[in-house]
Amino acid sequence: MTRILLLGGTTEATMLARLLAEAGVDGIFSYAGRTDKPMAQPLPTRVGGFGGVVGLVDYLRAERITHVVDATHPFAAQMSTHAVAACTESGVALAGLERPGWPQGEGDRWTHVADMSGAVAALPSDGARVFLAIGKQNLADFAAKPANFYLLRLVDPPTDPLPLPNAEAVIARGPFDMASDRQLLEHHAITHIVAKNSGGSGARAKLDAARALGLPVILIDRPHVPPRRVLDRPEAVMAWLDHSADLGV
Ligand code: 3Y8
Ligand code: NAP
Repeated sequence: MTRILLLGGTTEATMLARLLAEAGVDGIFSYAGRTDKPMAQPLPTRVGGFGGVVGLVDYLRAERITHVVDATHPFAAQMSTHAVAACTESGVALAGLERPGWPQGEGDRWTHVADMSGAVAALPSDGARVFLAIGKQNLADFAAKPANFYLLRLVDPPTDPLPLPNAEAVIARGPFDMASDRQLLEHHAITHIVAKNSGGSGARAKLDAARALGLPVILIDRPHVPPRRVLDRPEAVMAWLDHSADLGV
C-alpha cells in the first residue's frame, strides 16, 4: 500500500502536496519547524527533525512509509544526505524533487562562489550596501566585513540581536515579485546582492531586479548531495509513484 513521506519547505513541495491530495494518495508532509507559522498543507503534516538518520529509519518503519520524496530546498543538504542514508538502510524508495539552478542571462553581472565564505571574500571590505537575501542561518559569516551596510530579508522577526553592526532587516516570506524587489533595492541604494543559487520561481525576482538595475550578484553554488534519483517537476513524481506502485515496490 503506497504511503508517502514528503520532505517539504519549497514551492515544488507545496505543488506536489496538492497533486497528492487531489489524487487521494496516502501521504505525510514534513516541515523542519524553521519558521513560526509554516504554510498549511493539504496533507497531514508533521513538524520538526526526525533525530538524525537513526530517527528517520525508525520513523519510516513506524509509519510504514513506502516512498520518500525529498522536495527540500537545494541548500537543505543535511536533510537530503540523511534521506539517502535512511532509505538505503531501510530499503524505502527515494526520489529527489529538485528545480534546476538559474541560468545566467544577457545583462546578468553574476560572480559564482562555492560557499558562504566565498561570498564574504567576494564583497568589498567597506562602503558596500549589500542585500543579503540568504535568510537567517548564515548571517554570522558576514560579520567578517562589518563595515558594509547589510539589508537582510528574514521570514520571522529575529529573536536574537543581529550579528552585523550595520544592518536592517525586512520581514517577508516569498514568493517575491520583481517590481517590489526592484523598489526594495532602489529604496535602500543597494550596490551588491548575495543569493543562493536556489532555482525555482519564489526567489528569482531579486535577480531580475538586479539585472534591470545593472547590479552585481554574488551567487552561491549548491552544496553537494549524495547521488539519488532526481525528478524536476511534481508531475514527474506522480508518474514515478504510479509506475513504482504498479511494480508493487
Ligand atoms: C520553513 C515554509 C512554499 C515554499 C515557499 C522556494 C520559495 C518562498 C524564497 C529572498 C530569498 C531563503 C529562505 C526562501 C524562499 C520559498 C519557499 C522560499 C529564500 C519557507 C518555509 C520555511 C523556510 C525556511 C527558510 C530558511 C531560509 C530560506 C528564507 C513556511 C517560507 C533565504 C532561501 O528564519 C529562518 O531560519 C529561515 C530559514 C531555511 C534560509 C536560511 O538559511 O535562513 N527558507 N522558508 C521550512 C521548514 O520548516 O521545513 O514557513 O511556509 C519556504 C520558502 N522559502 O510552500 O510555497 O521554494 O524557494 N526561503 C533561498 O532560497 O535563498 C528567501 O529573500 O529573496
Ligand atoms: P538542513 O540543514 O538540510 O537540515 C538540518 C536538519 O533539519 C535535518 O538534519 C533534520 O533534522 C531537519 N530537517 C530539515 N528539513 C526537514 C524537513 N523537511 N522535515 C523534517 N526535518 C527536517 O535543512 P535547512 O537548510 O535548515 O532547511 C530546513 C527547511 O527549510 C527544509 O524544509 C527546507 O526545505 C526549507 N528551506 C531551506 C532553505 C535553505 O536555504 N536552506 C530555503 C528554503 C526552504 P534531523 O537530523 O533531526 O532529522
